[in-house]
Amino acid sequence: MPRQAAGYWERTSVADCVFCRIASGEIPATLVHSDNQCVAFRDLNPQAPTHVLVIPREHITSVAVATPEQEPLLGHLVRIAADVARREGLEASGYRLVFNHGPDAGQSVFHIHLHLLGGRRFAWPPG
Ligand code: DGP
Repeated sequence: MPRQAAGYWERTSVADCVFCRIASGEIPATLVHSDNQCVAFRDLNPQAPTHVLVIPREHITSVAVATPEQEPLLGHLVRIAADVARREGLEASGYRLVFNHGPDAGQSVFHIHLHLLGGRRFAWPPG
């Protein structure tokens, strides 16, 4: 059983997790990638011309509770995001990859998701 620290982010179980339901195909989404470890789909509320979420099929609520055993899975999400970015034509112009954790970062869905944002310029530091 993976270590899952108790905390406010522990709000969702697999049964009521919207991203688990997208990964299983129960809720429709515009998929741009699917494999046995993860799926990638377009964000419902895009913040850039390209806004894709890459999620593990496994229900992990936050990067804050990811275990050492899950490191290869997290690395896979990053590599797939780079593949999707390449296919979206973003490699030359650039893109941003973001994991949000907790209220200050605005995490609203408690299933790890890697944001891939591209197609416009982003401020640094982020607002
Ligand atoms: P975050 O704030 O980091 O937790 O981002 C959650 C993102 O998930 C947010 O940008 C909107 C997106 N989102 C929430 N529900 C759905 C959904 O049902 N479908 C899709 N495609 N995206 C969703």
